[in-house]
Order: sequence, then structure tokens, then C-alpha cells
Amino acid sequence: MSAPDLYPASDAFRQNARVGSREAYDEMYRRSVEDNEGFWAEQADRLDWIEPFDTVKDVSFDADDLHIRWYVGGKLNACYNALDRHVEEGRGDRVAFYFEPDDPKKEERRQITYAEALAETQRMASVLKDLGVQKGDRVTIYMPMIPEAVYAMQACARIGAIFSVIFGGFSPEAIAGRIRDAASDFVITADQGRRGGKTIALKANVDAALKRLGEDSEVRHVLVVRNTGGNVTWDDRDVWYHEATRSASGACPCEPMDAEDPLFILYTSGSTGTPKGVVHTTAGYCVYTSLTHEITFDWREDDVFWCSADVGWITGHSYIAFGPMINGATQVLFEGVPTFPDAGRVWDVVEQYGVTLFYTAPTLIRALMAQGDDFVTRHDRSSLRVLGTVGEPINPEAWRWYHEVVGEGRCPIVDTWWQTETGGHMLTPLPGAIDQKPGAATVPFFGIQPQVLDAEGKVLEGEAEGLLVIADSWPGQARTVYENHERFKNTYFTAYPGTYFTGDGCRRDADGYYWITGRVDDVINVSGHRMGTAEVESALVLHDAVAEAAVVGVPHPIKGQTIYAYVTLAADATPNEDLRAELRQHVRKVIGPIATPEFLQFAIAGLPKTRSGKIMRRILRKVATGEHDSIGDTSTLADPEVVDKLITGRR
Ligand code: 6R9
Repeated sequence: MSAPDLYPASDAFRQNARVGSREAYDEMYRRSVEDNEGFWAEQADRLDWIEPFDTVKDVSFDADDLHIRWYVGGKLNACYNALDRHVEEGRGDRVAFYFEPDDPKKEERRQITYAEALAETQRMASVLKDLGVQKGDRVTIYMPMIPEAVYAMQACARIGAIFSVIFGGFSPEAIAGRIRDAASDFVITADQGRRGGKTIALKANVDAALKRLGEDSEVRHVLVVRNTGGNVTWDDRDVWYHEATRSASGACPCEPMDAEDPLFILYTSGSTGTPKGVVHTTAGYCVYTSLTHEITFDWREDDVFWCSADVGWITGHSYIAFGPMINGATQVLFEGVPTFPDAGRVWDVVEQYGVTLFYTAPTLIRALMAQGDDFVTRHDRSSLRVLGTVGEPINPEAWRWYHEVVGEGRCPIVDTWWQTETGGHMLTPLPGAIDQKPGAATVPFFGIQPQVLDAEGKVLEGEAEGLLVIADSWPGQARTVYENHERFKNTYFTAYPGTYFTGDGCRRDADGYYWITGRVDDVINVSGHRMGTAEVESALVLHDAVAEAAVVGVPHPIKGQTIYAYVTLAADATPNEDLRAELRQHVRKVIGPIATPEFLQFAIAGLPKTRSGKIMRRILRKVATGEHDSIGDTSTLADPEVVDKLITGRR
């Protein structure tokens, strides 16, 4: 019997769901689009405001007058909404976090209430103020997945500092670039992180980054949280957090912020140049992440929510540090890795805390699926209600395994399509309302108006495949690229005027369901992480032996895509295995482990270029994937013979 294509939620689930039928969804969606401002004005009641807003929406996607403003005139504080109000309203005893350490044999499990999280956040905020952090200052956060990472983000929000979290897997070079771009005044880090029984030298990486920046650095202090107790080197600018708290006040008031004051900057890769510092602002982001968290996961107060993303990515911002906390959710915060001590760890954690809503990435599902069902079935998963995925398209096979084996056929799967730039979910089934199809992100969230365009920008109706754009704004949308509005405009609002261009391709089927087909630009998605080809190429050419580099993504059974690099060498360099290893190591050092090219081919005869000197990536992709028969027309190449030589040298 072949597997079904349509998976409706069970009647039992529907009866209790927040949005319990397709009709209910249709009705709410219609209202959200037809009376967009009315809909979003009502949703603003989710937050506590210091001063009400006077204009719900002030938006123009027109490139000449590009601006995106929501809840204009309102004043509020994000941290107040995530912490104080829960305590003030009598929810202080509720668990905010079950902290699950990397290795529970060596470290303590911690249970943290909202009242405790508020106290810790105020302490951190006071310390930051004592160090001189002021409203509008940029604070770089480079932390492991420990509660202090969340306190750091919330503490910045509390005092109006703009935080920029850098994923703990990034290298000193990458940290330096982001500190420079944001002109950060302060850094918060930890001595070391722990992952899978290994330690990560976070403080040492910050030291190396600041050394690299030298005179360029405006960093005044580095605040260091003692986590492992491992050795660190010390400098005048460094401050131990535990020492600073001794003299710090236990209370720290919330700074009243304008609705459109920046909340954070988050760097993400694009097709060209260095990573972009995407800016999210206060009110719209808080409304949007809180609403999507509640509706997409059918969240209730007694749920235990676990988002397995790192706080260094947008998913950890929106669905650990903000959306769920604004809703007062109980969450699991996991420091470790899913395969340590064994491939059953995730389900062990689910069992231990009675996780009801689990949110993860397809790459993790595929990696665990490859380890066999026993690791899953030996743990009790009866607490699970809804399963979520994000980060890349999920292949139907992995979807079905997640549904049948992990969720025992009982839990709806929400395949959420969204981006760093969108702030929160854009396309997703609502569990209970939307029948699921494995691999489809299905339908738009409330207020979201997707369109499919052809390459010329013509809007396609009905069943269609093309480019995905969004025709109107939503409160969670990014407002700009930090200190580079021009780049924001050019990247997202120029090619297809009047719309937000997502960079993704998609197909809309006969039922109106959206299927994301992947990036249409030069962005590679490795294990759900965005990597710009240009970034990897610039890292490669930094090496003396490299004359030129071109990088493409090739399919990978677990990671989704993996990096395949072509390199032409400098005249005095010798193409051998040592150099190959050295170059891969070099990229790892320059950007971080996630950017390491899995394959590296020496393009001895050169790269395939048009007569005007443009590298034809289409050909490089075909060679890399072994599709030599469908390379297509090579007549526009300056030297068509390089193609055969590339095929011979394929890795
Ligand atoms: C949240 C996040 C965004 C890119 C996006 C798309 C891909 C994310 C997806 C998905 C298919 C899904 N993507 N979710 N593709 N189905 N459910 O991942 O943000 O790191 O900025 O990546 O990821 O290609 O454009 P970000």
C-alpha cells in the first residue's frame, strides 16, 4: 500500500485546537487580509504597552520610498513583556526553563521559574548599566546554550541596547567582521561552551577576534560568564560576570522603547558580499513572534515547548527568547547535541520533561532517522502533541518517519517556512485546521500574502511554479540592514517592485498549497544554515595558494546540501592531498565548521567562464552532481574544453 498524500489531524485534535477547521482558518485569513490593520491592531493586545500606538501600519514597499513601520507612536519594553508581566500577574512560579545540560552526569539540571529568570535578567541588566551600556549601544553576544544567553538578550532588551548574537560555532574572523559591522561597544561571552562532551573556547575566540580588530575595535568591555571554569587569558577590558554582580543592584527598570526602536541585529548570508546585519524592531517583532508561537503550535499554558535551535539563529531568537517567553511558556533549553551520549538523547529529553511541542530541523530528523527506530521507540513519547520543522525543505521520507515513528501517527506536523528577514512563520499548516502534505509548507499565516512570479515578474495564478514574493508587510518583517538601507532595498525590493523578494522558489499546487523548492540565488543551505557562496569563495581566495574559487551546493542525504568548491591555484602551488586538506581547514578557520567544503576540486584547466568572464555555476553544479549528460549548452564559454577536464577531475 502506498503512503497517503494527505494527512488530516485527528478529530480529537481538531476538537480542542485553537483553529479547529479549514473553514475557521479561511475565515480568519480572509479577515486578516481584508482588514489587515484591524487584524493587527487587535493582535497588539497581546502585549503590555507603556503608551498606545496611534498608527497601526505605515508601510511602503516602493523602492523610492521604502519604509516599514508598525504600531507607530507606541511605547513598550520587550523584556517587560517576556518577564515582568508574568511575575506581576501571579505567574512567577511557572517554569520558564528546564535547563538540560550537555552532560547531566557532570553538570546540574536546572529548573528556572519566571520569577528567577526575571531576577537573573535584572542582575545582568544592572551589570551592563554599571559597565556603561546605554540605550542604542550595540552588544555582541557570543554564548553557549545556557540560560545566561537568554538573560543576556533580555537584559539588553530591558535597557534598550541592541544585541547581536553570534552563533557559538563561528570563528574569530567571523566574530570580528560582525563586531566591526555593528560597531559593537560591548561583548558578552562565556569562558567556554560544552557540546557533546567537548569544550568550545568561546572567550579565546573573542580574544582572537578583538586582536584581529586591533585599533578598529570600539569594544569597551567583555563581560565573561563563568560556565565551565576552564582557563582563560585575561585583559584589562574583561570583566567576570560573577564578580560584577557583587556590587550590582538587584533591580533595574525597563527602558521605555519606541515601537520601532531596534531590538536586535542578526547576521545572515546572502548571495553576495559579507553577511547582512538584519534589523528587527521592538513592537511588531514581539506581536508577530508571540502570535505565531501560539497559533502555529496550538500552544497552551500547560504545554512544554522545546525548540532545539541555537539562540545564535533566528529560530532561537523568535521561538526561544521572545515568542514563547512573551506568551509565558514553559520551555526546555538544551545545551548539548542530539547524538550525545547517543542518538536517543532527544527522545530521552522529551520523555524526561514531558515535552508536548517539539520544533527542530529536517537535518536533525534525517540524522536520527539514519540511526534506526530503536533510539526513538525505547523512550516514552506519549506527551508529544505537535511536531514542527524549519530551516529547509523536508523530504517526504523524513516527514513520514517523523510523523509515524516519532509522533506515532498522532501528532500534526507543522512545516514552517520563514526566514531571518521575516521574523516569524510565514507559510505553515495550522495543526487541526490544515490537512498536511509531506514536504509542503502549505498555506500562508494570517496577514501574509504570498505570490508566485515568473522570471519577468508576472504574477502567476492557480497552479504555478516560480519565485516566491510577499505582496504586503507584516509586523515581524525586518526593517533594514544595519546602517545600510540601500542594501536592504536592493536585496529585497528592487528586482520585483512592490513586493518583498524572498530568494526562494516555490510551487503552488491545485489545492493552493505552497511547496518551497529551495533558494534561487547563490545561497547554499547546509543543515538548515544559510551559507553564501561568495563568503566561502572569499575565504578560499584569502589563502596564498588560491587564485580563484567557485563554490556550489550539492545535495546531501542528511545535511540537505553540502559545499563543493572548485579552486584554481596560484602558479607556484602544487595540487595535492595536503593542500586540499589545508584549504578545507582554512575555510573552517576563517568562517567556522559549518562552512567547510566537503568536496574540493582543483580546477587545473580553469573554471568555465563566458567570454565576458562570468563563471557559469550551472555547469559547475552539473559537474559536481555528476549530471554530465545534462550539462546543456556550453557554446557561450570562452573555452568549452574546460568542461571535460572538470568532469575528469570530479571529486
Ligand atoms: C527560519 C530560517 C531561511 C531559508 C529560506 C528557505 C529555507 C526555511 C523552510 C525552508 C523549505 C521550510 N527554509 N524554512 N525551506 N521549507 N520549512 O531557517 O531562517 O536561516 O534565514 O533561512 O531557509 O530557503 O529562505 P534562515
